Amino acid sequence: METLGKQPAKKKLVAVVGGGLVGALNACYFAKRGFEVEVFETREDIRKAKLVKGRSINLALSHRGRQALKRIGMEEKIISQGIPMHARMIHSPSGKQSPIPYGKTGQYILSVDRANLNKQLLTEAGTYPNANLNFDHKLKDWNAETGMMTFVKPDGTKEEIAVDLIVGCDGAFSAIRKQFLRRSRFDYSQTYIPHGYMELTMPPINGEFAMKPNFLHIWPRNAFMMIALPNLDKTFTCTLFMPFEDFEKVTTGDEVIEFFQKYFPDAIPLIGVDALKRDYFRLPAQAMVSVKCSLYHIGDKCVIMGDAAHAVVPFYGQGMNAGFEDCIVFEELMDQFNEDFSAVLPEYTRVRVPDDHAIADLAMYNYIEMRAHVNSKWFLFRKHVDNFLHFLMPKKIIPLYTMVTFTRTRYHKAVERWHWQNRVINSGLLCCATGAVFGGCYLLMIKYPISSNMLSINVEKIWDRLGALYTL
Ligand code: FAD
Ligand code: EGU
Repeated sequence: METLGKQPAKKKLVAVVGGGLVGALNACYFAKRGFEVEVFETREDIRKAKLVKGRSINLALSHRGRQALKRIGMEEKIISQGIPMHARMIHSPSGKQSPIPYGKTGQYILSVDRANLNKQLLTEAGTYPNANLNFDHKLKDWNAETGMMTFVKPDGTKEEIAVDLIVGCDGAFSAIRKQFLRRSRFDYSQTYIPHGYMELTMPPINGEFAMKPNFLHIWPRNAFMMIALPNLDKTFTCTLFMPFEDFEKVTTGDEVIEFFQKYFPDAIPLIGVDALKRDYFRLPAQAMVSVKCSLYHIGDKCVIMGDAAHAVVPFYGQGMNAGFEDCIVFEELMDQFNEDFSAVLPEYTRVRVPDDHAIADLAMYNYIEMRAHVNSKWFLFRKHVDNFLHFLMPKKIIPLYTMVTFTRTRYHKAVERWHWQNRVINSGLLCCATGAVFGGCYLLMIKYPISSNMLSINVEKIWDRLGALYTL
């Protein structure tokens, strides 16, 4: 019997490894295209779990992440459950609070609950009849040639499955990526930063937010920094960043209060003395790692996305946003290359690596910068200068965080443009400075006239020097 050409070729089987933020979103993307999708997640179903432990409670969702949600029709739903943050609120050591807007009205980021976002995305993936969620499935081993994968379940039993495409979304310590490491011409670097982070909850006061809700609250103190994002239940999640060695120096409840008294005094009554003494010791400080690698694919069989491909330190609020944008980029290539994995995968690596590396570098750069010399005064000053220059030359000078947070400018293009802008600003400053010097000389010459041949000796040289400076 000849059925060829009559019925459409059966859609390929795609395994998404990891049911975290990026995995759950990716499951929707592949299911929407009609693939048979199997999601495998180590953890139990977080929608049924009583206690969800894991990283950070809330996250800043910005333009890139929103665009990715929009493509599966989830943007409205998620933003309706997020809290807009229109500005930062800078807390100085004296307790003074100064707002700095993110941009024009309508330019804001959202504080979203990680667990809720993850649950909603899993539920959305589950609505596709061609997508199937497998919890309590931990990937143990897989084969890049055959697509054969082995999972272990909590009772120790194993399960095997062979698929057409493996999409590794299994986070910063990716089991999928381990296989990449064994291959030739695979670049990999991983860096743990000296800082750890700890999350503390600031409860509501008289049923209301303890601080203004529509802000990203920041306490910049060089090596120590605290950030607070609002939650729907009117609590704030405060994230304290500091070097592990400093975390370890604080060993008693009284020392916690003493430490906060010194650096974050205004937060003590808001978190509460007893809660602070207790919560500081509840969990040890968590580590932060930056991972960069290249290639993102093996043949036409496997591709990695999200933290599995690029874990970034959280100092730009872009980790999830970049991972979500990965899904958009892949989706666009699937359209362009007619879902031909052997063309899409290498192109995905080619296009995406420079951008993911750029955001990893930017986040690390900002970490180093903040740690080195950013206190509340410097933070305010820098942001005001950025905003002022943008105000003077709105088309020419766009702050870096604006390009990163509120546009889909490719990350590596944003960095290029930022370097270019800095050159423009520097030469502007040089212009003002030389203008001032020449003005001063001119005034002096009026006051103390000298013959022109006394000057002519060096004029040529001076012009030469200035020319050289301008081309810097
Ligand atoms: P994950 O969320 O780590 O999910 C990976 C999933 O894979 C997990 O569910 C895990 O159980 C599963 N898994 C792992 N191994 C296996 C295996 N062998 N088999 C099967 N399943 C497996 N990003 C932002 O955009 N904005 C922010 O404001 C922000 N703030 C942050 C603050 C902090 C303190 C930190 C640490 C990160 C922050 N991030 C932020 C980054 C963000 O958390 C990550 O980029 C994002 O969670 C990455 O999603 P993912 O799905 O790739 O990985
Ligand atoms: C860190 C931890 C302020 C959530 C970077 C800004 C962050 C977030 C900033 C965390 C900062 C730092 C930017 C956003 C955002 C700022 C940004 C950082 C959310 C340059 C839950 N960062 N974060 N930059 O501009 O572009 O407000 O844990 F303190 S949102 Cl470190 Cl925009």
